[in-house]
Parts: sequence; structure tokens; C-alpha cells
Amino acid sequence: MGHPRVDAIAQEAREAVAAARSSADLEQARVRFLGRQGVLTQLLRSLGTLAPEERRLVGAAANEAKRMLEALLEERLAEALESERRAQRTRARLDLTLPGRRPARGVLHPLTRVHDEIVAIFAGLGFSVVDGPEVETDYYNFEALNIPRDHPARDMQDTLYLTESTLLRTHTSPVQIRTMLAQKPPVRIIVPGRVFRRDVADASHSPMFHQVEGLAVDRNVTMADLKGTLGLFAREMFGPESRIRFRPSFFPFTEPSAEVDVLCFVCHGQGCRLCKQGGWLEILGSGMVHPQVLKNVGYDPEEVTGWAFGMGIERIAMLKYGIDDLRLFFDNDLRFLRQFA
Ligand code: 2NL
Repeated sequence: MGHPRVDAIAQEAREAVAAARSSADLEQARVRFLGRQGVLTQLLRSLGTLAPEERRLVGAAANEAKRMLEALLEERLAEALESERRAQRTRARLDLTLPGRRPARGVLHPLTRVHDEIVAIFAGLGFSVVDGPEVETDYYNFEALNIPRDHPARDMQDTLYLTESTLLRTHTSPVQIRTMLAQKPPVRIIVPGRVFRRDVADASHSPMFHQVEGLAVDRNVTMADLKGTLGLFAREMFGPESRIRFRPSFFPFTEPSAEVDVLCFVCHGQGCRLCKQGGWLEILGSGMVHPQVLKNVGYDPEEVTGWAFGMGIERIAMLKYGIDDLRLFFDNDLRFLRQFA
């Protein structure tokens, strides 16, 4: 067309543009031919060294080639940028019609369920939930509760001592002592928590288990109130047909004391495997707060009376769900836990 030297460069440039696969390739081609050090740019810059006739011919051809290449690059760059934007949009697209991935749902631990149920029943009766330290002193765990120095519970064999006078609480009663020391009657509290005994784990023993204790202190609180409250508890926990009975018992911190049984909810008293043919299931211990315990917290036993009870959460859960080995609660075997969905 114009000049053989320019035509060769123009042809090379068209091939470079044709071979370009992206906007970046096109930019590379532009720099190679039209950049400050580009082949065509250099040629135009060297026109002065040519003879006048040659300069005119090469100059016209080179300028023509430059315009052609600029137009071509502009067109191809627009195409390349558009297709690159399209690819980016496709990559980024979310398909909102895809079904969701169902999250795995856990279950509450059976002890949590029973704990929550017990707490809900007493909360419904106006009791407040209180907690306190698991590391206690000998005073709050034993002395204030009227448990004598030579009582077997205070033995190193039964209690996990940390020092001579500090220990892991063996019941949640010290929290009630602390509460009574801190506030005046009326007191109506429920105290759930972990308790500790020096035991080797087997089907019926564990060095750590859970307890809920209840305490009511006010003027004119009687054993009839205790029995009525525990009867209601049994009906809510074990069904509306439940009945309870009191059996005389002994605790150093209550007088009188009573062990409480619930009519077997499997055989309704006829005798079965669960109640070991007795017709009744022992669920808790209770009694009227010993006057000495009231005195120890600064209450006047002539002014106020109180009752208290204590139950093992594991024991209630074992009865309710027919579990025969305490260790199942602590192994965390999912085959066991998933049955409480
Ligand atoms: C049981 C028996 C019981 C109490 C706990 C208590 C607490 C205070 C004063 C008086 Cl501060 N009593 N607690 C009373 C009777 C029985 O627990 O067999 N628990 C598993």
C-alpha cells in the first residue's frame, strides 16, 4: 500500500492484535508499536535522517499505519473489556434458588432438661434462683449447717478437701447459708449446682454430680407448706396422677426430717422393675430447718421457721428416663445424648 518497510511493521502489528486474548495483551501490543519506545514511534522519530523524497513516502505511510493501528486497538480493547466484564459477572452470580444447607441441630443434655424443668416449676411458685462458689470453707459447708466435727460426711474419706479448711462443696446448702446471712426473711430460693464427693465412679457413684436445694423461711412456715409444695412439684415433674409420701429420716440441719417418695409412675404402686417391687420411688430429702441453723445465720427461731429440701438432678433424670448408669451422663456418647431430642 504505502511503503514496504511500513507495510511490514503494520502487518506485524495486525498479527499481534489478532493474537491478543485479553485487554492486557492488547495493551502490550499498543506499547510495542505505539509506545514511547514503540516500533512505529521510533520510525516516525527517525524520519529526519531520510532523504526528502523518501521521508515524504515513509512519513505518509507510517502516519496512516499509526491511525489504522489506533483504530483497531480501540475497537478490540472495547470488545475485550466487555467480555471480561461479562465473565466477572458470571463468576460473581449467586443462585438464590439453590436449596439451603440444613444446619445440624443439637439436643439439650438430659441433665440440662431436668434442671430447667425443676427450676421452671419453682420459679412458677415465686422462688428465686441463686448460685454460689463451688470451692467452700469448712464453715459454710458443714459448721453452719450443724454438721458435727465427727460426722462421717466431714471425713477425708468422703469430702474432697483442698486445704485443712477449704473444700469442694458436698451440697449446695452453703449457698443458702450465704443467702440467709445476706438477707432477712422472707426467703424463697432454689439453688441448683455441681457438688463433689470423694467417690470412684461406678453405676451409682460419681465424684461430681448435680443437686437442687430449695429453702423457704418466713413467719409461720410449716411442714404442711413443705408437703404441699413437694406434692405440686411431683405432679408437675412426674404427671398429674403423682402422689408423694413422707418417711421419717434424719439430717443434722433439719428437724424433723423426711425422705420423700413419689408413687411409681410406671406401675402406679403395683410393683415393677423400676420401683423394685416397692411401688414407691425415693426422690429427695427434706425437713424443717434446724433452729440451730437459723441461729447460725442470725435469724430468731422464735420469730421465723423454714423448710428445706435437696434432690439429685441425676437421680431425678434416671427415674424419669429409665437410665441405669450414672456414667452415661458424663461420657458424652452422642448415641446416648441424641435420644433426648
Ligand atoms: C438429700 C437431702 C437436704 C437440705 C438438704 C438444707 C439447707 C439448709 C438448711 C437446712 Cl441451709 N436444710 N438442705 C435439707 C434436707 C435435705 O438434702 O438427700 N439431698 C440429695
